[in-house]
Amino acid sequence: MIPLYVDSDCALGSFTGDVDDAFALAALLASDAPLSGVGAVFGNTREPLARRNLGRLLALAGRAPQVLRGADNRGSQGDTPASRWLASPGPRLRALALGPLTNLAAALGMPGSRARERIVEVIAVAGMLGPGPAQWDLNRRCDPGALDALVRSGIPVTLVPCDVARRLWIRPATLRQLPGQLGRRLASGSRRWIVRNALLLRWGFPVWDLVAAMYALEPHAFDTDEASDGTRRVKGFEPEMLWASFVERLARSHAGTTPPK
Ligand SMILES: [Ca+2]
Repeated sequence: MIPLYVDSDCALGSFTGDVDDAFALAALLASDAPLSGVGAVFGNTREPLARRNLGRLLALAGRAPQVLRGADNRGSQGDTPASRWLASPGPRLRALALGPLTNLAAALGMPGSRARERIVEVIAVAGMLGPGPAQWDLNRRCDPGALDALVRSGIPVTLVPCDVARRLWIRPATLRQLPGQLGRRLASGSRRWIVRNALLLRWGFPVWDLVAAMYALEPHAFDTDEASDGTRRVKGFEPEMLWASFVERLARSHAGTTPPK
């Protein structure tokens, strides 16, 4: 498997913001997926908080907690350690964009950038398959030009549309059954999000970014098509099967084994 670079606005560990990024990272860590790098970006939370939260999750899984500093707003694109690293010569990678695409677009635009050669695929949680509230598509809203730049770059882009990702909706009781240290951290870190949603009369929450991480691990489990702009789009998946596979990965990791890559 070509190593993954993960760009994330992880808010599990912050006082506000959606907690779904942490589920995506946990899926990758529990699967022992090769990670070439992890970068932080603004979105669900401030970039420094995303970087801290990501570092803590990596450390909990026994990985080096080094996380590249990325953009803290769309205007800061152009020169961050994350964008410089992506633009520098290096081994090929697949980029999993769980937040606004600012770091990736900035890397493409840097003078002498090697990002086009390095990045063989971008998987991003962005866009909509059908009609829906604009607020669902947070990653695109935070930096509308960044996704356009990636689509124009010629790098193969797979979008996990927000209205499709939203179909993976979990309930509080399900969270309490998650195995292992990572599972317990996900459950405890999600409590404030469950309370927040309950106040909005929602029971549970969608785990948008986990869908993209599972696509990176198990692309055969998803229905896709090609859009007119050349991007591949995830059209469907079986939420119960996907969640079961995620829990199994956590359980196997907890038991000291990982499923085959
Ligand atoms: Ca995210």
